Amino acid sequence: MARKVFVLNGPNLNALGKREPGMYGGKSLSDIEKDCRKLGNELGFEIDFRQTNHEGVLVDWLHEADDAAIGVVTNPGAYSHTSIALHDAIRAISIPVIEVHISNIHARETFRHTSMISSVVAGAILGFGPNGYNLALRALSDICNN
Ligand code: CA2
Repeated sequence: MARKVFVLNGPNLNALGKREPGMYGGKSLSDIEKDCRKLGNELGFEIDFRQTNHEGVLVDWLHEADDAAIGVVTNPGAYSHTSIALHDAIRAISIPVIEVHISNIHARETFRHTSMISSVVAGAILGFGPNGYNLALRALSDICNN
């Protein structure tokens, strides 16, 4: 039976592909979802792919994932830089969480240099464009098979 992986996306990622292709690449979030489903299938994962603009919804989904999934890939968007609630939610669950950023947040404005969740995730992948999601799924597969 396929193992479920939640891919959780935060605010404004629904706008991907419409603006700032130089920063985030030309793919829409639904293109990224298709890529995740394709690779997920190869890795034996059932992908539950979601996006919300609301911080508390991300917290609820992380708690839900703890019972329903073997791991989480998350790009919490700008909440990565601000949210103690997300930090606490990741600490509160026992499955591995991989943080993804499409852009290299350290090469951007200083307010993006801090991630509130990096200290509590299994690992972080940033700066590789939309392919970061695939890299995160591969990392999760390695973690879960070892
Ligand atoms: O690089 C990333 O993946 C980010 O998480 C993307 C967030 C940003 O706030 C983080 O600092 C880094 C932004 C999500 C998408 O925002 C858009 C803005 C304009 C046009 C399209 C998307």
